[in-house]
Amino acid sequence: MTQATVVDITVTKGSNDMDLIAPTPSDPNTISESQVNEKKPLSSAVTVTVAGAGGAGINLSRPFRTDPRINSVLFFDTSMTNIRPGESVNVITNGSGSGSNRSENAADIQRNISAMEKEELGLNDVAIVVFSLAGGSGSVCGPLLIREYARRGVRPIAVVVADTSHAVGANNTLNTLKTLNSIALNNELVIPVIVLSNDLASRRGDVDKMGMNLISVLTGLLTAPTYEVDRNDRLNWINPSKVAGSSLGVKILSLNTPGLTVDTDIVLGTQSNDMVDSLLVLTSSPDDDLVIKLPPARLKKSGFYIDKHPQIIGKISSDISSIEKIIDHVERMKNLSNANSHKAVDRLASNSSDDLIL
Ligand SMILES: Nc1nc2c(ncn2[C@@H]2O[C@H](COP(=O)(O)OP(=O)(O)OP(=O)(O)O)[C@@H](O)[C@H]2O)c(=O)[nH]1
Ligand SMILES: [Mg+2]
Repeated sequence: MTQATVVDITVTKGSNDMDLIAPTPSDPNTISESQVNEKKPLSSAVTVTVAGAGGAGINLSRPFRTDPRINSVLFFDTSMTNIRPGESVNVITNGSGSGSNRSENAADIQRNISAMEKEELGLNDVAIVVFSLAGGSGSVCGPLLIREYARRGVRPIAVVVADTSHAVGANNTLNTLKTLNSIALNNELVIPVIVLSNDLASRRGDVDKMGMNLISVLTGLLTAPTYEVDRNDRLNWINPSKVAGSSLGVKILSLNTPGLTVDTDIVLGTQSNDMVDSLLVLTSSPDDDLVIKLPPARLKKSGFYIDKHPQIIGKISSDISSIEKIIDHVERMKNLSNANSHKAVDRLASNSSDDLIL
């Protein structure tokens, strides 16, 4: 089962063995016994939906169906072929898929997603929307889900898989990134994105494993019970335009945690040393050594865990030069494809002196 590949940083919801009474240097409030007895959810956490759209999105989201930190895991597609027995999926359109053609079902997808009931979308504080940029279904459903979540007050995060190894995938990858960015600008949003790429991975499973690990670490950063970091700190981390005046649009989300080596061939754009828009740092105590040297940031918030948990540093960065590399690559692919397209066929067609015209 794929879940075994996910970094184990799970914290059981409502766990009653936490050291809630432990005094801390900056915790002025004593948590009352009744709160402990009621096992109230700790207010520092945000509630999370994981929405997998299209084949890749559903595959990467699948292990989180049993993750107790996540409130809702939902699948969206235009066909049933990515669904395993016992799973349910919101099939949009007639069930035939989009065949890597983004315009195939776009109008129906748009209409259907706007009309979805709140239960179909799982409205929580944050939606992690997972999809491939290169196909025809997730690449349309994913951005439209993000827009719909944002319209309904849910902060979106995208986890996407690029594939520019073939011309159709390359074109879709670029166009989906354009769609995402225009959705961000038209709806006054910051859209934090984790960009994975199939291009240099020898096995698709390596990309999946990395993606699942990052979603798991991100979930820890959003949900682990903490001192000094509360729900709005977490929400402002992924929406730094609100307090730090950061620009709108697509931003790169990157994560550092001990025990997870991020393969920079698979996860794009994580090496930037520029000033980042926002940093969220969770450690086991205020005096912990950090796993990385922190870059300068417009907004930074640090806190520490109530329960034992690995250190996590989350960055939101406006440096999207990795996406520029995708644009360059797609343009090169286009030129190559135009130069070679149907060369032989064109020559045959222009030679009209065949003796039998059918
Ligand atoms: N890493 C990874 N890549 C995948 C997976 N499934 C598909 N892909 C890649 O994603 C691209 C196609 O995207 P899919 O997610 O299958 O497409 P879709 O969104 O279902 O759209 P259509 O099938 O075209 O209707 C191709 O480049 C595949 O190689 C997966 O499980 N993991
Ligand atoms: Mg598909």
